[in-house]
Amino acid sequence: MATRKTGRKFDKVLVANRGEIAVRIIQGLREMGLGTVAVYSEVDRTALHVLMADEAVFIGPSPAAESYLVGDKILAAARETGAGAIHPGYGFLSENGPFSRQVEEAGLVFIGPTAESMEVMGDKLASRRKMRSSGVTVVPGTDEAVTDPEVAIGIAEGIGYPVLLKASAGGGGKGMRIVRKSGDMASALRQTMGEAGSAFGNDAIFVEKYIENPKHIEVQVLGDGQGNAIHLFERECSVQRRHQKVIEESPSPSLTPELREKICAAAVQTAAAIDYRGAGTVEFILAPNGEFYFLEMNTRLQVEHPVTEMVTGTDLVHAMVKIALGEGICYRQEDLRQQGWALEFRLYAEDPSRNFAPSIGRIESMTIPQGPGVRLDLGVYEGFDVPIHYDPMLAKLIVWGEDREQAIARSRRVLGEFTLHGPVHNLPFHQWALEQPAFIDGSYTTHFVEDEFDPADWLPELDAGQAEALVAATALFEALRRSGQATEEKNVDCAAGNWRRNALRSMTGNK
Ligand code: MV4
Repeated sequence: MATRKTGRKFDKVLVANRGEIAVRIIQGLREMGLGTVAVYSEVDRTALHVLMADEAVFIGPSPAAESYLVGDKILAAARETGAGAIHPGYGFLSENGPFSRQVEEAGLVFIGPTAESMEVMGDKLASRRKMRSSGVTVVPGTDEAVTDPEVAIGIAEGIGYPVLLKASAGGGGKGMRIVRKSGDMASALRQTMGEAGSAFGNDAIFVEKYIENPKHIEVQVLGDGQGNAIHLFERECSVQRRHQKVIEESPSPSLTPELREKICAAAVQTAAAIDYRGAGTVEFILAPNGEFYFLEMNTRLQVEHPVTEMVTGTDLVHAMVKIALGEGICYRQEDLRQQGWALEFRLYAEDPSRNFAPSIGRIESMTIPQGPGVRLDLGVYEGFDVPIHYDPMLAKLIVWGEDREQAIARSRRVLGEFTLHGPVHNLPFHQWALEQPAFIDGSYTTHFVEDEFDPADWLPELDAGQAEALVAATALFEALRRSGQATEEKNVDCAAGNWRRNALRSMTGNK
């Protein structure tokens, strides 16, 4: 497809990513009349993002370190296709300062923040100092690296135990250790420094007050790179497992209007303080006493951006591209509000009954839920083989309702209509979560999954033979029901959509 020349700074964009986010970005670019270039590795030859883009360039072997993470290959692909800009998506090269510099030095546009913004936010000590000097509240603790256990003990006694040792180069939960008493400090400090040194090549550690049972609240921001910034309200991401988010929502059920105003203002202050350019997310933890603290800033478009788009009626990919084109921020703060409620469920190819072990294989069949308030950001299609090389996320299901109660009721309906056969996945986990009192009343914290989820309660996945027998039995029951010979819905409730679990229960007499 020929790209129209429009006199814009760029007419064609290379998307340096794969999966559902590459698809989402390609859709946004196409709506703006921009040409799209995909890149792909060996196993991704027939991936959905490749099929959807105008052009696609092969960039090497399946391991990301030999393809999606190689800046030189991405730049060569951009040159070869005449793309004038690169959108990095999330993960891979999205928060790599040297790469964004390399893109700009090659005369291309990086659709994202400057290398300086990535570097200050990638270094937790630097970002703490920057935030403190800009008047944003950080967790009580130190702004300098600590190496001497006696110094660390002195700090801990000042702020009170428990404390958290954090690696300055860490993030996303890596390189952290809780210390509850002075006797544990020396070995904890030594171990955390050792791990940080080998994992990040930087052993700088700092001390923070450990906030127990917090909620994870993050605020979406847009900046123009000239010190102007707006927010698009918050997302609550407390349903997570080992720092991997599973369900997100907006608004947060735990913010009052006053608290929301304060936390969103702090996020805007954060973005403005570093002349942030593009879409970013400012993360806070909310303590049970209602105090909130800056944790870190994610300098990229995030996985969960659709919940914000659903409640604010915006398009964050369009907004990012317009900023990169030099058109500034396309929304006015005073026009933005949160309308209704959105929930996002991340569909992972992983087995909840086996401690969420990743699962691979062909997508054999899939029924896609539809109807009012439903958005599905898909990275796969029927017949696609889910590779082992990358993140096991297959899709994101985002459900909108007029209020939280309707969003939850609709989510139950939508999850019941969604079937996917092939790799083992976590759709049943989401159905479980929607029945938990702590989720329903919104009181859940970051400890929700570890406290409430017990894999022993989980129905095991069927092997192929059992699954076949079950399909045959289900078809038989359905035929009997339709012919009027079996009217007892409790036998096999196909109509409810949740046929496998219900049929299994009726066959085994379970629950
Ligand atoms: C904390 C904390 C409690 N107190 N800092 C986890 C990932 C990284 N973004 C920071 N994290 C935390 N920092 C203090 N001082 C608890 C966490 C935390 C967490 C934060 C957000 C979402 C999920 C979490 C799960 C466990 C711990």
